[in-house]
Amino acid sequence: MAVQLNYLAKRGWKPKGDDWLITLIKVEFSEDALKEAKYSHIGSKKGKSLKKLFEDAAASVAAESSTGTWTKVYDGKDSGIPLAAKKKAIAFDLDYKRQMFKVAYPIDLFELDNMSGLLAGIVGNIAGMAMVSAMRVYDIKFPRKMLKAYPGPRFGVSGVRKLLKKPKGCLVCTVPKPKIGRTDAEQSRLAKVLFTSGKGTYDGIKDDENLTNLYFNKFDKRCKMVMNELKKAEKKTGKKKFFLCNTTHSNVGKMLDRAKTIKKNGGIFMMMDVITTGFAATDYMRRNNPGLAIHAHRAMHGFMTRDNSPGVHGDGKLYGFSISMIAIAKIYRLLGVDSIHGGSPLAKMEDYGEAKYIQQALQKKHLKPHKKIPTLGQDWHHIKPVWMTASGGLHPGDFETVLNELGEDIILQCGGGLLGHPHGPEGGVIAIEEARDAYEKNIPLRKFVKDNPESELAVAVKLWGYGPRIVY
Ligand code: CAP
Ligand code: MG
Repeated sequence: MAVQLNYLAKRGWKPKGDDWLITLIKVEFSEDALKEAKYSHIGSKKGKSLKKLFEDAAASVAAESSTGTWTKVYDGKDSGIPLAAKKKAIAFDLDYKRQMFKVAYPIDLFELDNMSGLLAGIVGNIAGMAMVSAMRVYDIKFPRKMLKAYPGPRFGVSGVRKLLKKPKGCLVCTVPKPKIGRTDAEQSRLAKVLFTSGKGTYDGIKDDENLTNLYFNKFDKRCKMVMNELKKAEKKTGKKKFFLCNTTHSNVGKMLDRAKTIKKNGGIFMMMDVITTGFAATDYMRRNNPGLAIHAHRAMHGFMTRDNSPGVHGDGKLYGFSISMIAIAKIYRLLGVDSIHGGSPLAKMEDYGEAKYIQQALQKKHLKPHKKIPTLGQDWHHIKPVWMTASGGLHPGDFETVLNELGEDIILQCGGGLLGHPHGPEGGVIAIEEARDAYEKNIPLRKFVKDNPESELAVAVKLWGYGPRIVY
């Protein structure tokens, strides 16, 4: 672990100016590393050597993720060492107690508009380092020059509001359940029910993340048929609607063709699974799709972001390797999606109490670090705010809490929470309309239910309650 250059900042050092990218990391040491440093466990009293081990780890992370490697290499003529020394990353702000530190990367290490290249550096190899047994990347803070290299979201919150002629309020949306089962024609009939039941105010229908192009539910046919019902419903209700039509494919060319099909059918939104299709695909689709807003589903993120160890928020031990959803959300805002799943305080998915901060990371212009969750903040400059999608186990009884927590610039998605209504999809639509209306009129949900015991909302609440609840 003798890295060649000094990758460790002097105590108190801070990067000057804005030409640095910063990461925030916590590490645990492998048994082998501890043994080598003559420690059997982290709580050992022989603090000095543990301190050295931590410093080595911070320096090694900075080296491996920027210009260095594990040993001294040739440093003579043409070796590149002088420039490597000048452009090396620097580990700073070492928190010995929590084993956390920051790494500052000079901007010259990166091709500014290349997210894939950037990530190959800053988080490329470090999670594989044998000396560490656990690591979490809490946050990434991008410098202004890097933000300038990306167009950011084409529409963002305000642009989508304009497209939908909906200046305020949350958007409600439903993903058909079963996840897969309906034919294209059946899905279009569900769209009609969603868009025309109740007062006709229901906003959106979304494909599920694993619904692509199947023999009984063809992408082209689904797109055409759902858009056809959507247009008819718009005429009938006088309200704009949207279809988050899933273009996901591992062949980006096919994804682009699907986006063109959406455009041809008069759609305004495409959907893609941004983790399974990747950073490059997201960047490509942002820059090349035919003028659609992009809805980003984060399917598979749990294998990257999930860490149920006590140290997930800094104090206590970490057990695994992960990168926070906060960092992932920032990456995709920069890559230019217009809405993204960010979790929900009452969701069926684990969120570590981070949903609100994720919403802020997606929407604030000047994001401050969180008081408790280890974070770095971010100035977003020209990069627009994007929609947070709250989803996963949500139902009408959750509306008040979710809206109070996350604000109204959210797509509130209820799949099971609409289609599981005892009175069927129509009942589900009305229950959600009632929950949203009550919220917008400042009527507490419990009061509405008490005053309207026969309402569809009361029926939904009788079944699912008000949350929070772990659904599975
Ligand atoms: C929600 C959902 C979403 C999850 C993903 C599903 O359905 O469509 O994929 O919300 O989680 O298939 O589970 P329900 P997240 O409304 O029936 O739960 O939003 O946290 O990324
Ligand atoms: Mg889904």
